Amino acid sequence: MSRRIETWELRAKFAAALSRMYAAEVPAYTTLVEVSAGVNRELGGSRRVTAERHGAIRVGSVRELADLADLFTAFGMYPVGFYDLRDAASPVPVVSTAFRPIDTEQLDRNPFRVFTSMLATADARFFPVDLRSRVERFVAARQLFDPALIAEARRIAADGGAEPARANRFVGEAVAAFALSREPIDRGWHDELTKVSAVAADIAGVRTTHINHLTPRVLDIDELYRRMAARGITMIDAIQGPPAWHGPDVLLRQTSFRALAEPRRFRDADGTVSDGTLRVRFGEVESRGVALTPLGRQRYDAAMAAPDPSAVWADHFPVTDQDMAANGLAYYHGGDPSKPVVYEDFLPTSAAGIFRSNLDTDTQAVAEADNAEYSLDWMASQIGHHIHDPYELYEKVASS
Ligand code: OOG
Ligand code: NI
Repeated sequence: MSRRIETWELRAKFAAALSRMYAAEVPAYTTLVEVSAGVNRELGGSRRVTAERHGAIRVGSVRELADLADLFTAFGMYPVGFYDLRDAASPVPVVSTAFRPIDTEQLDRNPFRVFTSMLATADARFFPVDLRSRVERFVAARQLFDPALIAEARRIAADGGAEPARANRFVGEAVAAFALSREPIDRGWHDELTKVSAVAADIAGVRTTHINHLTPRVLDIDELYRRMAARGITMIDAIQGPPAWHGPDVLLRQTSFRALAEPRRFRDADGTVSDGTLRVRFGEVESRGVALTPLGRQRYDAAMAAPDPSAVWADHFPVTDQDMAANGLAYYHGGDPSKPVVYEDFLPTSAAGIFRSNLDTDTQAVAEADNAEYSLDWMASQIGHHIHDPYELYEKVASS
């Protein structure tokens, strides 16, 4: 009997195959991975860190999100947290969750995570009634995932793995669902949505989805930023998230660069198909610090609200892990300050910033009341999956 490919190995294969595909599609990604790996090598990074990636995927409806949730279950990735990017300082018309492994052993084997956003079509600040119904009809009429693929994902999830031939077929088909499509894009429809939001056009202006970016983890993001700039790759202005400082790194720091315009085909109203370009994908890199407790997170939010967070950082955070632990600000394995629990999630402000910094056009949300009831519970009930509370998971990881 042949060996069984277990859930974690399916996840590792899925992440690696997505990475190969994205490298072929977005060449600058390869540079980013090389430079990150170089920095990590010099700093003695572990196997986990250098293999580590997060992806970003965007879908148009709860039905599509439910399919993704079922698909990811086969890889041992479960929804964690709820992010509402509509109320960021620079709003984006999506609500999001992150699919990821949830226990220490699975995270150690392969921590692949995917930030997954759903277009908030019910929010009248972005979508007037008529547009909303046309977007919803368009999305309802497309099929992002073959029902046979989702059915296979459910079976593999229930079995906890698959034999090699079946596993390879499944991973191959799952990855193909996220390839950039060559199908011509309806120019009129895409343009109309771009006027509302470039994110809306990326999600609902086409009949397929794609991996938006894949992000390697680097141990020193300031050094990475300098090396990318030295190679002539223009990064966004700043590193998002907490400032660099001499105390413990907390949560998540991220930066990105704009990908080049990618060739896409367009169909005009008269049926003519012509070549054009779209600029929606980009390169992103991140460094991860210790996970904060709710109390630590309050301090973080207070520090970040200052005009210059780096100037006030030391007023909010102690310089040692010992004091972070003693003050109950961050999670440590078994309470041991030499063993920080890595932050595995995302930051809504950075996420909104990452979305926006890479767009050609900005969304101006009209100031109408938010009458859409998006929430963690709403999303969980719509997709039929429990959405985990990140703090509960960190408590468990710290005490196990
Ligand atoms: C997701 C943006 C958020 C991150 O790392 O914070 C994100 C997207 O662009 O679809 O990936
Ligand atoms: Ni990202």
